[in-house]
Amino acid sequence: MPPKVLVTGSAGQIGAELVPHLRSFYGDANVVAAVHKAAGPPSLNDGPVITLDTDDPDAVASAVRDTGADTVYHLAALLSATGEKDPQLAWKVNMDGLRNVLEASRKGGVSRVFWPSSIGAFGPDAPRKDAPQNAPLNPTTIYGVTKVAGELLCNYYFVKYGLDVRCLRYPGLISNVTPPGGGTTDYAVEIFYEAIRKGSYSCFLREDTVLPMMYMPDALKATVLIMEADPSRVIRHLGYNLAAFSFSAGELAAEIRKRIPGFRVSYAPDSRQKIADSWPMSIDDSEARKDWGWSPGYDLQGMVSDMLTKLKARLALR
Ligand code: AKB
Repeated sequence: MPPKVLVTGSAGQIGAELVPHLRSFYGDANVVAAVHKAAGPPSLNDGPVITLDTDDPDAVASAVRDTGADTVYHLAALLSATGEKDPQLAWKVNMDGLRNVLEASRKGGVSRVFWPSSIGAFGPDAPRKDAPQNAPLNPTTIYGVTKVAGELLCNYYFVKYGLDVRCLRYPGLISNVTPPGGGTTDYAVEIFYEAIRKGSYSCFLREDTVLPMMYMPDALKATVLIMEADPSRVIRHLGYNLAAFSFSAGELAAEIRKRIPGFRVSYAPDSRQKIADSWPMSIDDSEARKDWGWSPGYDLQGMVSDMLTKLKARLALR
């Protein structure tokens, strides 16, 4: 029997691709996409869609009950740059939403919950290279604070109630389907759109800024892998470090320029630079590899080729 799945934040960068991905093997009817303000891509309508404000505990409880979900992917969240603009809202959306989902899940008989943590959980006290699983976190953004507190809350629900919550610390995610909104790593997606449309891009981070990144197909693969792993293989219910590759903004620009000759990039760092400088440049994900068999499929070159091919086709259709 396939699981009955509820995905919050389905119109967001991850949800817009995770929902069709899960439906491709669990069946359209078994994956309910919950959206809030944004409608999301038309493909969400291939299966059930509901409107849900995860800030509302009663609405979350009803959604879990009415959909009969036994598995919840709780993706609704604010990202790092948006969070710095309104820290109170970031706390409300990221923390109250998570608490409501965890409470509704334990009371509503949900057996498994997925929650995305991030490299934003790290702060300046973590090693900048190959930040290990158990590095000191101590983030200096409200986004990071919600990621650390959220990981602790997920682990608490596992320890206290036996709710099987699984978390990944995603790197910056690069996708050709839905643009991200409000993150520090968003430049690594915007740059592709501008390279194709205009042949030039003004980057909001410095040229030498190196951050951990991942192509969306790998993020989907990791998400399903950890969610389907036998419980004996999921040793930690705090966030697992997850990595694919790291590059600087300049290295990404150079890789795109190999395929779009003459592509010009200027650099005008803004407030997001400070956030990027507080995060590690690379991540050690050996525990995820050892515990549940994670390995990425894309490197920088493979990601850039695939992004340009898919995005050119998508933009030509418009
Ligand atoms: C952001 O930049 O805020 C996110 C993240 C790394 O969690 N993409």
